[in-house]
Amino acid sequence: MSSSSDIYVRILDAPTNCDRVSRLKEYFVNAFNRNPDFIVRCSGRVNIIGEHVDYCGYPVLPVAVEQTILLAVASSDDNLIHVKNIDTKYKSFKCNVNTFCIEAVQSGGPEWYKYFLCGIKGILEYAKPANTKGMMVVLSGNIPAASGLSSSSAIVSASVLGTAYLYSLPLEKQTLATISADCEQYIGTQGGGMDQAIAYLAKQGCAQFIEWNPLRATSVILPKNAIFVIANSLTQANKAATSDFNERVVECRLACRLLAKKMKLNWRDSWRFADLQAALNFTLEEMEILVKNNLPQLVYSRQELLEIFETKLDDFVENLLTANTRDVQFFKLRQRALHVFQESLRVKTFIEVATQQAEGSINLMKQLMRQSHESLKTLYECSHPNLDKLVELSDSVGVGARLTGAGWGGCIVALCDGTEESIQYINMLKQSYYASHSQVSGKNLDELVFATSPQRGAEIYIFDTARSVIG
Ligand code: NG1
Repeated sequence: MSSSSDIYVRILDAPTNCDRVSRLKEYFVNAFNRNPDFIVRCSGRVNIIGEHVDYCGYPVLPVAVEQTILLAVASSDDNLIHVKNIDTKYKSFKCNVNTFCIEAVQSGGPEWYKYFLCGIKGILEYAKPANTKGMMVVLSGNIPAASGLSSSSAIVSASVLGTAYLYSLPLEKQTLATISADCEQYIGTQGGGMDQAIAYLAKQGCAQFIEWNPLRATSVILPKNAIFVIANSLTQANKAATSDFNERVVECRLACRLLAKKMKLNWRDSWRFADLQAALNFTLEEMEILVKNNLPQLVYSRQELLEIFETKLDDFVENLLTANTRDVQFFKLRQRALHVFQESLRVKTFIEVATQQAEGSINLMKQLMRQSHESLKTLYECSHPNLDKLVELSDSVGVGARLTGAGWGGCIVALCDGTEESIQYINMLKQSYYASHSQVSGKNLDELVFATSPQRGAEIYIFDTARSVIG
């Protein structure tokens, strides 16, 4: 029996009128000489506000976007996972479901199918099925890669959902989101759970306020006139290919431990800011003051931290860093911590203002988005000159914008007041940013800058009511 916290399984009309699904089905039939058993759909996301705070335990406000990952899946009796991508620039891959492993990332970032394997591994480790099954899979995606719209988590989440359905497991959204967030870490990045949570918990027409421990999502209806535009900076940033992302995670954890030590708490157990805040029973404003008073330095060297924590290098490297941050020598704890607490305060204010829907709400929301970008640029240092340029152009016409996702490239999200303003804004960016950009040639401008509206979370499509086809 399914409940509202379960994934929807919808019956797809045959023949379907969705071009992408028809093409995917056709590709599948050509590749495997049979029909898929079912299709999984999982959206990318744009985070409206609350950046680099999820892995510190603080809430975020994402929405699912129109761009999706589609998987066509059929079970296979050869114990092999056969995975293909409709886009031929991504190579096909085959491995044994019982013996595959996800090796450490090589330079240039992980191959695309490794995200898919993370999802299978996540389900196998969670459900520990007595009999494993092979599967045939074709992926079709239109979420731009390495652009802050969460293409990688959409693949992982789609893979978790597809594998869970193949194994006839319960499809409870919160559980699937948690499995997806945990298993994406096999790639090596230590993200929070925002992308995987919205992948499942998104609802059409509203943003989701996502909180952690336990994971929960509350719908937030944004003002009717608030139109969100996504603009791609045309700079790709693959967070699994560099140590930038994990460096920020590590800096936050070290800052948290150092504050815990100063407050005479057990610093080894205290590595997430939200847990520390709860232990101290402080407000976010009090946490900000705590940082200002107790993390005075702009830079802490590794040696200084060894002395403060009264520990040895081996312990520091093994237990306080990650595999790809072992060599980092300098840490900016004050700036990262200030960003996290101030950004979390902005999320709180943004939601209050958005839900009041009073006159002037959108202007205040725009200001909070600008402040968020400034903080990501100066305190968190995860922006890029192209993102800054897009934000400056937005500012110049009264639109509030910020980088979205991890940063270092990717997209901005911009808030416009009404359809008219959004149309003018998109045209302005086409002329002032894209027309002169060297990497724009051959690209469809409407896929680089577009208005978006909140979409539904992940779903399964079957072709008839006979679910037993794959049972
Ligand atoms: P993207 O934009 O997908 O790289 C990453 C993390 C999020 C969150 C944001 C920053 C993963 C899978 N995603 O998102 O959890 O921390 O950065 O807010 O690690």
